[in-house]
Amino acid sequence: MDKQFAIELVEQKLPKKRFKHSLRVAETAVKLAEIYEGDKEKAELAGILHDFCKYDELSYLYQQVTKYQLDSNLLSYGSEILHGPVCAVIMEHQYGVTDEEVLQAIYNHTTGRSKMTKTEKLVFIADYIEPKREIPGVEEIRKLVYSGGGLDRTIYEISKRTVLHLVNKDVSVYQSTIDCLNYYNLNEKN
Ligand code: DGI
Ligand code: FE
Ligand code: FE
Repeated sequence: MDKQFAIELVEQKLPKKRFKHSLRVAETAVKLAEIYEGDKEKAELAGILHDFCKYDELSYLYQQVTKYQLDSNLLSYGSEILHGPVCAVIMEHQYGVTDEEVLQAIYNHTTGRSKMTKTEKLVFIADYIEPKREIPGVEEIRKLVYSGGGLDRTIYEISKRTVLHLVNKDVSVYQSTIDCLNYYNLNEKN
């Protein structure tokens, strides 16, 4: 899928604010790809498309989990976790996106996972730090990643903040989110 088609697809479907967020994530992912020698085109395409299913009805999202035989544990979560995996399968099966790295980056953009590809890392981080994000402490994350602190360390810091936030709100944490936290906990490595 080319960039212009992706932009039009997302612009037609999403509210303006979310469309603009998607473009900022794409731009941020490209900027990170320049610093960390990633694939700019893949990061950009995944960034544009990543939230395409963000506002789809929960019943539709659940239907896609069943139809495409995605992890059945997803059925215990809401659209905040489901929109990534469902977007990936829709892009693959309905819009002919074939690039595995782009699809994985879309799939895992919310939770992360262990052993992410570089494109996945770029999109995961870009979604968290795009310029209009106002998450408490986000400025620290921006400083870390833009000053060469490393993708893996940045992912750990993001995961840690996300998990602490979820636990504090008594919200259940999806397995991939935990896997990401543990895998990128560099203190565990020797
Ligand atoms: O779609 P965006 O708003 O751009 O961002 P996102 O796809 O990263 O979604 C963020 C939301 O997902 C945020 O409200 C936290 C939530 N989230 C992330 N990991 C988990 C989670 N929610 C649950 N229940 N469990 C998780 O593991
Ligand atoms: Fe999202
Ligand atoms: Fe997003």
